[in-house]
Amino acid sequence: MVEKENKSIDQATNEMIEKAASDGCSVVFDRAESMKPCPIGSVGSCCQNCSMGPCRVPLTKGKEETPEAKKKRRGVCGATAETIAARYFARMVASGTAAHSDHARKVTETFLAVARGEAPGYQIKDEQKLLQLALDLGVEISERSNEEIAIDIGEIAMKEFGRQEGEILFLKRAPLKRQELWRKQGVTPRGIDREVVEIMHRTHMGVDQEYKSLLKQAVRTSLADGWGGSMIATELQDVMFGTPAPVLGRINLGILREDEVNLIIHGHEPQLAEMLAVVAQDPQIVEYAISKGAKGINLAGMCCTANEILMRHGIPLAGNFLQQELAIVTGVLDAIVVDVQCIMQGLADVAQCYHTKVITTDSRARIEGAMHIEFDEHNAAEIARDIIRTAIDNFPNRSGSIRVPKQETDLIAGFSHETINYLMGGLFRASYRPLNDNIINGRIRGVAGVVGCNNARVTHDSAHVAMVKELIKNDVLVLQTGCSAMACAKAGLMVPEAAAEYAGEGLASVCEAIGIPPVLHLGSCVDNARILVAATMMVKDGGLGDDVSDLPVAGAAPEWMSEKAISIGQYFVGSGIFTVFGVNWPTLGSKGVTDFLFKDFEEMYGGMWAFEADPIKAAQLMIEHIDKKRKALGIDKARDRILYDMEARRELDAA
Ligand code: SF4
Ligand code: MSK
Repeated sequence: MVEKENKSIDQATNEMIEKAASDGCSVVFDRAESMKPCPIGSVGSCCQNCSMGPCRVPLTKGKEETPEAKKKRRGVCGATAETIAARYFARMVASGTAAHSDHARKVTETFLAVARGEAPGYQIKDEQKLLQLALDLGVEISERSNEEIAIDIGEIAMKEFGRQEGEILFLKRAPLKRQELWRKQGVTPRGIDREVVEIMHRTHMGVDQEYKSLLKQAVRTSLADGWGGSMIATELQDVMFGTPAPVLGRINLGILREDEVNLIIHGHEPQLAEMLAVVAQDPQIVEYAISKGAKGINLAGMCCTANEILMRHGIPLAGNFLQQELAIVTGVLDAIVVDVQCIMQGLADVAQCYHTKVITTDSRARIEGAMHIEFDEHNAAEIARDIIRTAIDNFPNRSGSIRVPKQETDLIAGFSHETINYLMGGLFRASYRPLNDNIINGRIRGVAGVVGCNNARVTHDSAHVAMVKELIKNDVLVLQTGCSAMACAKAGLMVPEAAAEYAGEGLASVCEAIGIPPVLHLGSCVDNARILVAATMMVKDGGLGDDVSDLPVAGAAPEWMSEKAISIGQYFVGSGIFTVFGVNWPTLGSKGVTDFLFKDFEEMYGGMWAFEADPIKAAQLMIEHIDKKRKALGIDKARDRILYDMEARRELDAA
């Protein structure tokens, strides 16, 4: 076993890493020690797109590249380092978009089944959002039932995946200037699946071999994610399961209970989790748990499925990405139920050391060695019951060492953009105007979206927390999703009291007046679409320019690891938002590609990428960008209120 010091800034995580070692069980932190990243692949200099390769075209370290040396850096087919890096990057975007969008497709199928009365146990919970969606999509409302309206909405949404021409419908929500820019640059996505397929085609051996052209398609595809798949998922989930509103929750491994049946749901799609949340409260099933010697059933979440059910039900979060195996290490986890995405195959091995049952539930995501109970929305309650009974039946099988860390932290979640709107402006004057006003008067310097994963190459949670503390100290309001939100929640940044303790004076004064934390939890990975909507609302409420790229905002994923994060970052950038990533950068093997993404994109899209592994320096880059935008808007200096007398007014009129 390897040295376990400082793997995380979270005490509960470190404690469980130690316990795993003493139990003789290897976890992700151990595997990261023994498996070092490939220095050539990690910078996008290895191509495996045909069987003449893999071709590796590394930069010679520490040497300025001569034109002759550059000429030699080619794959067997002649592909340049630029083509190889751009293809690698574009494929990451395609995979991330595919993941979010296949999630959205499944949600749309469930939505249609609910509307058609074929999914008992589910219902349309948010009528207001349903009607708003109908208006946005041009669906007739008149005297029609919610179900009739929902069928039309579901069918329109489903067509977005297979659309072959035209423009994805939710793009209309963006500021007009942004829509025009996308058309001018030729990156307006036609249909979600089409853009993904086109990247796979273009990056096949011997097709698109011009890096700028490849990256253009990457932008187009990512927009099909942010303004397409992810937005569809978020909108339909809100209608079916309820639009999140502020809710008190708890987070960290300390939420597991020694005397209860512990069941964690992990992954991304909330359909099964929603039903588990209902069935776990059924008196009959609780009685069954008691009959096996437990005091009750403790349902908790992990990763983004956790965020979904936290936002809507206040169900506790066991932890983020790098804690998934550690929940098993406690020895009290009776079952971990997984759906799709970010589920480590290592779960099955770790479960061998303990009694935990790993249950896969989706035909698209099977794991060797795991039990499989397939989810079907047409029969969801029965399947949920089956899963919970499996966990209960496993409760008496606990054996070996048990230790549950004490750490659990309160957080407030549930900040959908509708909630922010309401909190800022009130029920009858819901608006982003107060946010804009406070940005204009300088109390809030700007807004940052800090999102994304954990990465075993970085001290767990450290970069998220350091970056977010630096931002709020400098009066930047932070919006979060995914595992990043969980890191900051564990650090105590998602309670209103955090404003006085960590935020700058201006931001703290606004948070205290409204009663919000300085760091707002907006949900799961697909809910990054909420950040796009929030940015658009800021533009539409006026005073901060006429496009997203005019806003004093920035984005970041300081511990990213998944291809979905690259897709998210790319649609932030394509929507006009400066975005900085940590850990490593997947095109550093090509100066041309990297410069294009980091510099030329600003000219083309008003937003660009940056890479900075140090989270404080990265936060400072974001603040510099925010200040640059404030200056361009003429709000860089606090404005004195000027009271004009009649003479001054006459001078103004004459001017
Ligand atoms: Fe090598 Fe070209 Fe094949 Fe890639 S496509 S593996 S660079 S020969
Ligand atoms: S779960 S994509 S590790 S944020 Fe959305 Fe966390 Fe990243 Fe998965």
